Amino acid sequence: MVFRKLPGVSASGMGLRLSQKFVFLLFLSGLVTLCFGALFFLPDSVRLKRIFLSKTETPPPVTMENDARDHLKKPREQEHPVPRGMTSAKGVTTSAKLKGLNRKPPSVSHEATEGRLAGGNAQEDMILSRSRTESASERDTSSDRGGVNTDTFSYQKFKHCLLKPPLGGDSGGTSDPQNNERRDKVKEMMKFAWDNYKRYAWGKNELRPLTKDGHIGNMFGGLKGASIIDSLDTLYIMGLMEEYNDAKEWVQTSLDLNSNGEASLFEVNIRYVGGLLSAYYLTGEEMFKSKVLELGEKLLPAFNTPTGIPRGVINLGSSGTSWSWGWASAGSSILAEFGTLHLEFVHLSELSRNPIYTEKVMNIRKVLNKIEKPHGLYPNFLSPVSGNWVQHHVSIGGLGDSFYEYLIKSFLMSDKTDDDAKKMYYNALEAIEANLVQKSPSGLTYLAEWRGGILDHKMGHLACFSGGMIGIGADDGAAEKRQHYLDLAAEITHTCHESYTRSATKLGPEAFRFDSGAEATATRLSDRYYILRPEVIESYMYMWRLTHDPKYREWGWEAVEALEQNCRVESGFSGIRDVYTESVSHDNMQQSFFLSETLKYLYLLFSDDDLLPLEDWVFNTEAHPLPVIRKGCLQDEATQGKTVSE
Ligand code: DMJ
Repeated sequence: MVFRKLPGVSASGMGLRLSQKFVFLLFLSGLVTLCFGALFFLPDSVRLKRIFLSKTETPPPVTMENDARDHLKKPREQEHPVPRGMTSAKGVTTSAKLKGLNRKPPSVSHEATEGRLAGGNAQEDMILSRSRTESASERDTSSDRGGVNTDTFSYQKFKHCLLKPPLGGDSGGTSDPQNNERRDKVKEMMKFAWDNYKRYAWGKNELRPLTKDGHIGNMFGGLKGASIIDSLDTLYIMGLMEEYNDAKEWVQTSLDLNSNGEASLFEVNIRYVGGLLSAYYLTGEEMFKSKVLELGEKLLPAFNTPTGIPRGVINLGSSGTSWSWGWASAGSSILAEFGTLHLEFVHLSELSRNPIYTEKVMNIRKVLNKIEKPHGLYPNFLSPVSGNWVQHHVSIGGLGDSFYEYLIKSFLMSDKTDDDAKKMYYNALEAIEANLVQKSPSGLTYLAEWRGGILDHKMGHLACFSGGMIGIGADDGAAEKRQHYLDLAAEITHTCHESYTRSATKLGPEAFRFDSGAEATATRLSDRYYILRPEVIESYMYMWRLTHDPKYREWGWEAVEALEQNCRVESGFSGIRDVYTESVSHDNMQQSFFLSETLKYLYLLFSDDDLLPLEDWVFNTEAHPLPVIRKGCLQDEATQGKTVSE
């Protein structure tokens, strides 16, 4: 076939000249590029964008340096520009930095402040039967994932790593009817505390039971619902499912992590991160995982210090600025605060498959290992700038306490593979025994405080957790010392029980002394209060599990009766101002740790050992159970931090 050339039409076809065609093609290709490029600027919800781009997004790389937030948070910072005068989250301009440092820190006070499963299905049934809602890990909840990479952690695989079902054969019930009645009583106390919180303080941090309203405080940087987060696992293990579901729904719909306030890194970590982690591990609800990963990212800027030792107060907003507590001498960080991150941060790395969290806490350990320790002891104040001790005050109670707890629990949670933690723990314990363990004239064993070589014969209520800690560590030290440690644990627990029995209310004071004729009693008016703390009961629970000596259950029951008589009021439970006065004066505060720790430890004390078995679970310092990470089962090598010896 022959085509005839038509007049006026170029040889290149369509009536266009070659140069015209070139310009047209150039315009067309520009238009296509523009349209495709515009897809990147569409909101995530636009379907077209999801079709074209969903599989191609890759998270930015994360470095080993103390700048994690920059990598992790770029998109959010672009949406919410940093206030004038500040640079990006990576740093703060000099003037803003000075301003931040000079700023009066928030007036928050420290709490001186298997055999394998009988088949994977049994375990799954246990979890699902308790969930009784639309939940569970198997469901695709990708819409809840909030941009966090949640694709690689397998909840199914995790469940098969447990040696026993978390809730036991009969959800922890025992064969002893009287004991079961006591257990039911504790459950009733939890329901009463919860119902009143829900009625009068829903969404606030704590219930004020006398004024029947809620308390927010300034410890959590504007985060709300501390009592809800702290109660999730307690409600779940007690089988209070209606209440658990209300709590879960609140977390899903109302827990706002976009707060811009100044928070205690320690408190947010032990209560919110710990609470959400354990809720996830117990229930498999992906929503808890998304939330905790989102929150975990917000804590990383606290580590942006010359040594990597975090400061105590962090702005949860986009600035990520951090401060030391105003009351901590010379801008120091507190041992019990920066030393109580390890368990939660290792689990954040497990769930996110991002090693940065583990690296941060491993670095803390490295700094602590390098620095010289007076008599092998760890003072409570450390400069995050120089990495030197700031004061020589040593205490197993407030300011020091949970640092020691997290050493032995890091070892236990690592399936006994974290030898550095083990070594540090036993070395510290030896130094404690050599320098702080004392006997009173009547033979009570107690832990004194150390002030630059001078002993202060005072033991805080907070230090009473150490009976349980020394007990759970007894098996893993030198074999010949096992009985010695068990005896020491029992003696300390006995002393703490004495601090309760020697008061009119049968509840223990905030601190008790062993001088000027005093033995296990408070001598100062300011030490006479009890704020529903758990530490003594915590030690009863561990000692019961370790020895099955019935006295620990009896002592726990004494505490239940004392709480009922002195702390239960019309609308909840309240702390009291003086344990030595029978006509009690209430402090109008139902602390969130009462729901998370005190009542949970009491419930576990009256439950069978197969409820949250210690082979599988380690409790964080707020009593939130975290699973043991079994090598070759749960742990992904990529998420492991470097060990100290490396
Ligand atoms: C809890 O928040 C934790 O146990 C913390 O480690 C110390 N104090 C309270 C309870 O007393």
